[in-house]
Amino acid sequence: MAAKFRRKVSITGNQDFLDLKLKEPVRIAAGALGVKEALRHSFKEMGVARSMKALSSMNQHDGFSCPSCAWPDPENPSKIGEYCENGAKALADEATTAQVDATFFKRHSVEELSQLTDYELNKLGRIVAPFVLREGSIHYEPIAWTEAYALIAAELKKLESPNEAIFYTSGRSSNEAAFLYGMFARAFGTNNMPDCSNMCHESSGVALSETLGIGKGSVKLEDLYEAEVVIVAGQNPGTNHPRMLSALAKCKENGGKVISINPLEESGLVNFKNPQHLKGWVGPPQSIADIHLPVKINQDIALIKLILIKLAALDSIKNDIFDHEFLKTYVAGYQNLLDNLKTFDEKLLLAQCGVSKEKIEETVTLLAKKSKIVVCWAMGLTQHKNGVANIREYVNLLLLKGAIGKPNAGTCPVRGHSNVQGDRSVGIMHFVNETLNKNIEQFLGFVPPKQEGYDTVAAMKAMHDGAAKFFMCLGGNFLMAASDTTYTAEAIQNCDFTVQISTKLNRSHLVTGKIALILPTYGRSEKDIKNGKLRNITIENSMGQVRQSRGLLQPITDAIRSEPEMIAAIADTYFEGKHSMNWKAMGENYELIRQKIDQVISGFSNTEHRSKGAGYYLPNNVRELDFSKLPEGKAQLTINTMPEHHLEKDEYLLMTMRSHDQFNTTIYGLDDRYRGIYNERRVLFMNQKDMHEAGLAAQDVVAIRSEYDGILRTAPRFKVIPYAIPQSNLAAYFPETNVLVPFNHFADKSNTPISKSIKVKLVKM
Ligand SMILES: Nc1nc2c(c(=O)[nH]1)N[C@H]1C(S)=C(S)[C@@H](COP(=O)(O)OP(=O)(O)OC[C@H]3O[C@@H](n4cnc5c(=O)[nH]c(N)nc54)[C@H](O)[C@@H]3O)O[C@H]1N2
Ligand SMILES: Nc1nc2c(c(=O)[nH]1)N[C@H]1C(S)=C(S)[C@@H](COP(=O)(O)OP(=O)(O)OC[C@H]3O[C@@H](n4cnc5c(=O)[nH]c(N)nc54)[C@H](O)[C@@H]3O)O[C@H]1N2
Ligand code: SF4
Ligand SMILES: [Mo]
Repeated sequence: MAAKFRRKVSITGNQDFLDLKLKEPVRIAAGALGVKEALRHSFKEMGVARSMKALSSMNQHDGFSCPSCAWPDPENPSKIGEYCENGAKALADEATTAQVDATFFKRHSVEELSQLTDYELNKLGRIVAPFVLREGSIHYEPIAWTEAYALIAAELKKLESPNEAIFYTSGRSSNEAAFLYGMFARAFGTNNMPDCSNMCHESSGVALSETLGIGKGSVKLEDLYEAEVVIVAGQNPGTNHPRMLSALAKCKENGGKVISINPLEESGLVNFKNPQHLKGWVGPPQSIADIHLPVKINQDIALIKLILIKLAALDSIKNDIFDHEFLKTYVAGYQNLLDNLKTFDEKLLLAQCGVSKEKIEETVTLLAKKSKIVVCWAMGLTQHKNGVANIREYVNLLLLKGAIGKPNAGTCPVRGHSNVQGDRSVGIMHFVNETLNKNIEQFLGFVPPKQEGYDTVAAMKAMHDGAAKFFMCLGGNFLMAASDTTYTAEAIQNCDFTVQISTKLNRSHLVTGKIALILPTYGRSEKDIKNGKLRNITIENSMGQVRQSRGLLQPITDAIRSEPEMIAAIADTYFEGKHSMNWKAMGENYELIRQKIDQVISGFSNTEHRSKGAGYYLPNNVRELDFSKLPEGKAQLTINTMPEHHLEKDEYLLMTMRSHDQFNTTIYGLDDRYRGIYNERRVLFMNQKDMHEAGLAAQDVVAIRSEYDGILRTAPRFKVIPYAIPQSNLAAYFPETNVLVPFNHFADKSNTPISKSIKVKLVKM
């Protein structure tokens, strides 16, 4: 047999150091500097006219929804501009005028391109035509749209079972695209639909479903404004959800207090200048966090248990700290939880969480008399082995205080991708939902598969083991986003056929199956015109609100297609026009898709009309205090065990996080000004005492190593930076450190990779 052809592609790109500059971290988030940075990026990528046109329409009622994070827009968007620096960067990044075309691919092979860094790859610009990488070739070449669709259909027909195909989704796609994509996967015959949520808020979904009966948050934006206390745990809003700071500022103006729970004191939570208000330009900065609890990595359970024990002790005096009326009416498990709390030793919990006694007392005193409490969180809670338990422990606090299902109180898992929540709502999921399946049969006229499909971790394994051969991605950068880059690269390269529907080049276009396709699509900011009609899509934000989005920029080229249109065309080609769904018509007219969404997806109704303007909220049982689907018809208090990390003297826990200049695997720039890092990403944040003990000086070069199940993984060449981080904890940027995350270690129940608590050792180079 002939040797297998493998392209010689790099999974890291060039790892040489740049010219690192260190400065004092900028401690005031947003403000005039944020606006200046936003405009600098926009003007450079898009030119002044295109930038001003797009920015003035972003997040306005008749405009397009920011393509970056899922933070909601206020009812009445500010006319000064309802966007933040990182929203503007995301826009500039997708609406850039730089282009990747046929001449480019003729000149550069995938092997050569893979030597570039992720930053350099992204800078190359928008992909302007469909391309194919044929078997045995190292150059992409142009392919006609119809030929590309036919190739996909033919490859799907070659498979022995529909379960040999996997359909991944990243969270930027519209409800319309995601609905068609999910229904096509099912009509084809598989539930193999991993999505970025699996690596993101899956732990939140599982924990909230178990305890409150819905896998989404319960608060609306307005709830934050008059909350008495907002806890921000495991989240860096100054970088990742910047306009959340405006909501926190408003809460503080109304007398509310903010508690930050985070190993790092993130700049956005220290000071803020609101660029949407005049006083944010001329006045002094507003402080945000009243209390900062520098918890050790993955010790939130110890910290919250300690707070609960102290609150319970206060409550035992006059029964006036917990909401006993609420507990009796709506909550199960109170006595069990109280009994369980008594089994813990306060001193041990204190040592474990790493926070000072004084700060904990201050927190307990503040929480004792308050009931309008909101807990916001993101990846700092979800991406651990006990990610689900972390969130359940915070829910315990809310339930005991009766801070659920009332105005100005509740859960706020802050979603990442701008439409990750909508994608899930409209049917992107690997598990089986019986109501959905029934609706599909009734309204779409086919029988969907009943066998659970692969999530992200299972998908990697299936490709690696040869059980899956066809891998299609609606957006994203699976190779760099998933854990264990070396393993994931092998998995993808084992496939016969891989397809990327995308806007810009990333490493997943270079490390591919034997044959690979790139199908380029519009960005959210671009006009989507068909038969002379400007079409709009819909999205769902982090708080369950569905609204329209309509692009206004001239598309980069007419040679690309919208996501719904190409998915519909693929389905139509595969079914040869013979299927119970009229794919072709839906690809042309999104109103038909929305009609089907209304019929098939619970909670959606009259979307065509109701998604206009500020949009509409999907039903949410927690807001109605309806726990009828849970055991005893009640919300559930839970008993959660403590995480165990036995660290040797030379071992540390590493969290992998985002810099201020990136969107997930898309690297916009090389600075992280809120942490004082300029012109380098291969840095490792370390406690000064730990550095001293390990004999390391600032900017020494180390290799980071993790060893799980006898496999040694190495991320070479990182510069050590002294930083205010708890001892035995380390931090570095993702995706450079994903090589260290073992593929077979993930959160219990949610399977989210343990990207925030990787046990590592350092080797001085
Ligand atoms: N500009 C920009 N915006 C983004 C993104 C982006 O990359 N760039 N990504 C989007 C996506 S998909 C997502 S999911 C979100 C991510 O938003 P975040 O979750 O804010 O992102 P991370 O950088 O992963 O930051 C995690 C935070 O958790 C803290 N942390 C780590 N471990 C622990 C722990 O054990 N306990 C506690 N209490 N804290 C901990 C870290 O110090 C850090 O502040 O942002 C979205 N928005
Ligand atoms: N170690 C570590 N790993 C992590 C994380 C972490 O904190 N640490 N975070 C995890 C999280 S929270 C997430 S959500 C995942 C993210 O995983 P993904 O969603 O897979 O990755 P992204 O980097 O967001 O994808 C970026 C690519 O999407 C494409 N794209 C952009 N806009 C569009 C569009 O409108 N349509 C289409 N079709 N394509 C588009 C572009 O080609 C771009 O290169 O990563 C996860 N991985
Ligand atoms: S907060 Fe998020 S959604 Fe809002 S403008 Fe900024 S990046 Fe965009
Ligand atoms: Mo995410």
